[in-house]
Amino acid sequence: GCNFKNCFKKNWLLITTVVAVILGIGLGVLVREYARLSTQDKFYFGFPGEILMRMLKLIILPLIISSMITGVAALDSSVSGKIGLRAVVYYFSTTIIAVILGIVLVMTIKPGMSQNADDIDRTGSTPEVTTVDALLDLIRNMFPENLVQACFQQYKTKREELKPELAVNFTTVSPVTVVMTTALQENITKNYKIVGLYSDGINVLGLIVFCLVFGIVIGQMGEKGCVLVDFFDAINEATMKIVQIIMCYMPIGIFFLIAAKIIEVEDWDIFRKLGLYMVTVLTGLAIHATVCLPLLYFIIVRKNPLTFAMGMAQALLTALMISSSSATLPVTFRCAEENNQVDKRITRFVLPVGATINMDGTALYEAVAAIFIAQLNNYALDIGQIVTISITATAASIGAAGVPQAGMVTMVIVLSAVGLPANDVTLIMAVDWLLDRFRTMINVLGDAYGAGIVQKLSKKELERMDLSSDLDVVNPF
Ligand code: DAS
Repeated sequence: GCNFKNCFKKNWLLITTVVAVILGIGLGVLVREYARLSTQDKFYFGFPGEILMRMLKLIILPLIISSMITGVAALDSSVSGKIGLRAVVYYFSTTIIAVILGIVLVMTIKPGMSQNADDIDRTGSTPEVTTVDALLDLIRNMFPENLVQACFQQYKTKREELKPELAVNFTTVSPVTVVMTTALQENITKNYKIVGLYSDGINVLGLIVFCLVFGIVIGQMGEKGCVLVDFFDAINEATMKIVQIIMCYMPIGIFFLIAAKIIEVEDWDIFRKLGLYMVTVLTGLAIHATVCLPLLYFIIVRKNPLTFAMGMAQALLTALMISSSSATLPVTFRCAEENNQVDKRITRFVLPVGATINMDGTALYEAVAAIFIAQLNNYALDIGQIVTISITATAASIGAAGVPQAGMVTMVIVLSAVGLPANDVTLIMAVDWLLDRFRTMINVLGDAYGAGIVQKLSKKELERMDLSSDLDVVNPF
């Protein structure tokens, strides 16, 4: 049975993290009320959280590279093709479901109708960006011209004068980014002195494409390839051990992270103004997470979706706290493999891809936000435009990197596709940090269910592979 002591032993990290979140929020509220912290103090206060973020980000690179390469190399190419196809079909259909759900909700609740765009601050001129530019941008990212460069900051301007906590992360350099930079910059400079914006991301998409090809190739190279597979396998194992260590620090980091965030937020009034809009987004995310995804999981896998979701709890909480699918990836791996027993051959292959391109929460959010902005502007959308929004919101969610607030950046694609002013994203920017957390959580949940579903669908291939490798052991020649 599960007495208290056993239960704690098994779930100590989760329990400690939950306690850390609650205490962190409490501390944040207290400090807001009773202490007047200078900007400098606030900065120091967030320091332990910053260290957690740095550690998680640090581990992304070796984790993605080693898991993708070994994951793909472990499967023969016809199997990896089938698994990949299933994953993509799952990603696509769940994203579309999320978008439709969002559209239905925002058209029913009409959060933008009772309000006028002029009630909310908006600045900046309207930058031009075309959907074609955005798509080219996405594809361009898939083919990094320099592998080393794909691993670190790609865009950088006068960073010295930038307050890092106010920066928006960019992972692309091309038209969309530049346009977005202008839009955001004008808004941000209103309040803070910022000279440039920078990208602090890894080009995960580019790395994934490369590792995919590399993994397939070395998987087919026979003995020579085995050396490399073993090498990356060892890296993967070591990386996961390090993840385990980082996770022990997690409660402390999260405690300070959330407390510092609560202290930092200045404009709480905007939450009232944008209340209905936020309710719409959050309702959509909640329905997607508690009805759509679990139902799909149940229909296909025939197991209790709640148990599965509970197994992912640590990852979901992490996503909620750090609003980055990529940085949550190490935890997602551990939860999926350890708690939910998803096959490593599936997780290694499917989870990094999912964290990068499968973003149900982001897609839902982008559709809701775009239509909300249309409503604010009294801009009537016809059926064609609504279809355009669903397609571009899907594309924009695929294009968004798994870093904080990337979804808001790729919103430009959706807005400009239907002729709305792209700089209107600044209308919803003030509450984006909060919505970002929730949509990231749903993004991670979608990836996890995806791994479970793809495993079930690929049961036959996996079993056949087990069988043939068993035969290898009996008769190595
Ligand atoms: N925060 C993102 C993620 O990591 C995406 C987004 O901004 O919507 O999933």
